[in-house]
Amino acid sequence: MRKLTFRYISLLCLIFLFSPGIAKTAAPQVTIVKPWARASTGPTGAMYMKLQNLQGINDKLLSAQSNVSRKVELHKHVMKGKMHGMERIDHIALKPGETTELKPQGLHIMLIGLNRPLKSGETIPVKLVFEKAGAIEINVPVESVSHGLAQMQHKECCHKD
Ligand SMILES: [Cu+2]
Repeated sequence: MRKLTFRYISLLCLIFLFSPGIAKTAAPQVTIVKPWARASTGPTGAMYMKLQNLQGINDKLLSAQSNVSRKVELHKHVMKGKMHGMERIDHIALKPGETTELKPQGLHIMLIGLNRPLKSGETIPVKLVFEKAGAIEINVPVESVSHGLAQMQHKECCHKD
């Protein structure tokens, strides 16, 4: 019986030894849906996407990294009187089981100081760093400027404040 227990423990040790390999194949805990970046018209760019938190716990998008710009920041849209503006935020909160949308005139990822223009049809590599889910690397397609505007205008057309 003792011998068997010892063998069992040895087996457990083996499993732990190889667990980093198992962890890598685990399903992603945050799913990134329909990411897109706006084709650039100046020195800055913006990225949008939906973040689905599949975990039963709160998570946070802490940062984004890309080699296409000097800086990458998380921003929120703010109204100052009747002026549209934006502010840097230190994270984007992701509630358990919920989808958080980054969209024009909402939360977004800002590419500041583009190293080169972003052209419609290309994809750019981006790494998203989450507090709990860790780092997730994605390729973000660049869409024409009108891609986002069409969505915005559609929204604005159909309700009056
Ligand atoms: Cu911004």
